[in-house]
Amino acid sequence: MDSSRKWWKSAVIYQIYPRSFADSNGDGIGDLKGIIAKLDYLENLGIDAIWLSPVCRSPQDDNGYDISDYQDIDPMFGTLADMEELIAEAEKHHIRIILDLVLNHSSDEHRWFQEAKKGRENPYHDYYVWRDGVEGELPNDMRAAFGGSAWEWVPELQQYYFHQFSVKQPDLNWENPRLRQEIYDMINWWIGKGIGGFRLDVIDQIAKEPDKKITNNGPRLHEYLREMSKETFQKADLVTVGEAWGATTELAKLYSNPDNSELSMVFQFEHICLDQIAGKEKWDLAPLPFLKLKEVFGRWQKELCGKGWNSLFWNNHDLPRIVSRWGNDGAYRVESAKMLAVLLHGMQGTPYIYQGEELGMTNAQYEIGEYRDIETLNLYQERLEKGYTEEEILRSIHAKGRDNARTPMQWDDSEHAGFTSGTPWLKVNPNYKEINAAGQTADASSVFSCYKKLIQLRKRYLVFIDGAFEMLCEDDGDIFAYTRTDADSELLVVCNFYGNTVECPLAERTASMELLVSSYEEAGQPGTLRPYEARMYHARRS
Ligand code: TEU
Ligand code: CA
Repeated sequence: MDSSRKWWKSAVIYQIYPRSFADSNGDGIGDLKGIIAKLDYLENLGIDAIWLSPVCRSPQDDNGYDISDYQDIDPMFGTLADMEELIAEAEKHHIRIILDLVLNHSSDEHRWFQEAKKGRENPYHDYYVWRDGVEGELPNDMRAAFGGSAWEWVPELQQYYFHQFSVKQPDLNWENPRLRQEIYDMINWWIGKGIGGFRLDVIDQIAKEPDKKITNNGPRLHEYLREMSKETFQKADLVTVGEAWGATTELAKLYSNPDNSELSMVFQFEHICLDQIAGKEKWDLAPLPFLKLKEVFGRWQKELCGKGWNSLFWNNHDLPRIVSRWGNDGAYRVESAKMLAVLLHGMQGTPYIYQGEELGMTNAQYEIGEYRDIETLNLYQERLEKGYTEEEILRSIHAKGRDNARTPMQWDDSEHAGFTSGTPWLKVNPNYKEINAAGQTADASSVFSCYKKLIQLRKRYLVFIDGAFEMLCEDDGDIFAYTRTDADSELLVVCNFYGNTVECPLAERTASMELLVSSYEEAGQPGTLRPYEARMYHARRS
């Protein structure tokens, strides 16, 4: 079925990290009832769907990305009845609920794994990836994303199991058709509950072949995706977005083929990986190569036009906050947060707003004892043992640690930013008194109002959805500019990405266009762009 007019092509999706969004019962952890209480806020912002990070039963080794029951809600977040209420209440606010499906691995406390460990003959043993061996002689030198070997020894079986993430996240064996069918049955069960879509965690890793050291883009990946899509997603009008760190534009044309054979779109990370030393880890910081950033965005826009569909994002629960990362979270926090929003939301694709991004929330610089993320804590120990200084390690954590995105949502300037009446599971960013929703929703000059305006514009002008993309000023070291054009109109976005005032080479071209939105409240000089000044213009084509 042609996906040309699908609802998610004009939608804006909001990601909630439930643990940090809104706590309704004072235990310091966000929950489903807390989200229900904030649906008016989200409808006011104007978003169309909420992507919920996992809320299923989990021992929380990786904050819920280690699921022990795919068809029940973890008590810390509430009950299945609360989830059904959220789906129903969200619908009244014209908002769909998108679930985060973690299908590459389960928790080691899932009943499947508990059964699998009972013996090689157990019917569930082959739901996971096992290798015979001798203790201390690893099947190979593959490493887990959170440190250490990717192989864990089970003495009673004299076998190793494979885990690309934590020891408590054993990889599922997608070669097993019985496992795949159980997954499809579970997905259809959620579709039956009125779920509007799915985000698929590390979906490019499910076709792993550890003996060949293949983790992402395995040989059978698209076979599995087409089978899953046919058995589940195509049964309803859903949006599906796969997390694919290894995606290229060519692979994205497969994942997001307009024939709807696999997924709606993927999260690709080529732009996200630019500010790290090539071939190293995200912790090995490098300045952002701005011309490369423009080349990457331009290529993804051009390559997928008419052949696939882009997701558009700066942030998620794994990434540092963009205003601290590539904007200016000091003197120009508001202007640069708005500039980054205007820059992204004019492009072709589905924009994603991560909780607090619409407020210009920033990274937090904590002491190591104040962090909670398994990735950060393991990194700290691993690099101390390798001889890095604490100062070097904390500099990396402050810049790239995942807890930067997971500090509690800043609702108002009351204690704990109105997130909880208890003790928050993770310290609230101390700047909550200056940066919070209550101080922005009624302020036309706020970051919140800029996001709200951009969402309204996307719904008003079709050129946002299907306008052809052309990059402008490609070689300019400060300006990111482009047009979107369709038969009826033209959009022109021009952004000063940095903190110096520069000449605007497009003044003549924009003179006859209507200014739709800017990162500054006061009108500027057409021929110059102030620090982090972004302008979005529109003109009807005669
Ligand atoms: O992340 C996939 C993944 O590769 C991340 O671990 C990424 O490499 C890292 O966060 C970069 O700092 C997904 C989820 O988004 C993440 O929260 C989970 O920890 C991970 O999978 C395992 O489920
Ligand atoms: Ca709670």
